[in-house]
Amino acid sequence: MKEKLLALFSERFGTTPVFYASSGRINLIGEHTDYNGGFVFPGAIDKYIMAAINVNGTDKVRVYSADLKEYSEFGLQEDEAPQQQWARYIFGVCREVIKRGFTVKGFDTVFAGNVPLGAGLSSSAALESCFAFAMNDMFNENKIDKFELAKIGQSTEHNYCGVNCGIMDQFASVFGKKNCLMRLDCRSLEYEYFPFDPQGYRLVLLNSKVKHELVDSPYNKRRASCERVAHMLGVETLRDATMEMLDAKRDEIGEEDYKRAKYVIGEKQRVLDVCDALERGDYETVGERMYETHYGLSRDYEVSCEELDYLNDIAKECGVTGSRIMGGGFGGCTINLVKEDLYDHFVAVAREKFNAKYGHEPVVIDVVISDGARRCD
Ligand code: GAF
Repeated sequence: MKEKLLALFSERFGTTPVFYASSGRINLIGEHTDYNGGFVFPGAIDKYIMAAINVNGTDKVRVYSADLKEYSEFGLQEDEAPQQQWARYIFGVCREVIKRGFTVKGFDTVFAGNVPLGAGLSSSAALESCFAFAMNDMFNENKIDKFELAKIGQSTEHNYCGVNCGIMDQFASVFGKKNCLMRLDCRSLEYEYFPFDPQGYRLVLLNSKVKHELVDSPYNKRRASCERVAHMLGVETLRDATMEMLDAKRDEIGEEDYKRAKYVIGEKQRVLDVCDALERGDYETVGERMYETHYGLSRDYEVSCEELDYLNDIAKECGVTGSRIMGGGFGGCTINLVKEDLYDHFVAVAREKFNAKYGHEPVVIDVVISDGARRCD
């Protein structure tokens, strides 16, 4: 990818760039918990966005998307936002850096990526983190700390892209470390690296190819439900709520909001169970919790879809250890924890059955846990 970007950059801008990259992510468990102050358990993956960048001595950003084959040019003032949605991610990052009192000057860039779009692998967080990391390195002597870089990406989503997301995706993209998952407490922002090398098991994603776009999805509505319930229970976030507290107010809380909160409260414990189980090498318990999460996301949180439920059923029928919808939902992938010796059978059955029902195969994505944001010298 570096060679391709270098060639495109030289041709278009004629100077010598520096390269930066940041990764997409998976999440083993802990879904829709980040904006509820709960725990998440993500890791960065070997799919990333890479950008070739150089200062251009103007007050403009000139950017070419190698994948979309589209060009955009914009200034760095608030009223100079570009029209194209993809360029708004970069504009947003620049603005959020500037708003925090740091520097961004005009630059030229060409970028590309291999994070599948709309698959729930956080291609947008990878793009934001790549540019946040680059702006820090190029213009700010790396004075912005890593959490602030993640928050710059998150604020970009909130303020320039219309998604009220939590911190998980940007955290994973910035903090990702090879062969490690990370447990993040989204209330205190304390985190811990967990070496992840499940002997005898593999992680595989099955992309349903059902389009996942959080901007147009009811993602923000889910978050609003949770905040409403937290308010009614007198707690800051659902992290501080228990099932007893929820049940005590069941009559006042509408049925829909009750189900949303029930899922979130259950998920909090499931993440902790999975961490304990991993420390014991108990992958059966990890897998059970993954199925429970899928059930909750499908029935109570209602962010699954027919195709993802079907992939989950196939996994269960094949005896796969754990399987669930991953990421924000409304389409995208299932994440599957599968024994090595079952892998080929499972993938073949999933391909065949899904194709017979929906007319196309799911895309199989093998996952390698990798480093996050970086300069690529
Ligand atoms: C999306 C959001 F961006 C994350 O913050 C998180 O809420 C996730 O959905 C669900 O766990 O990826």
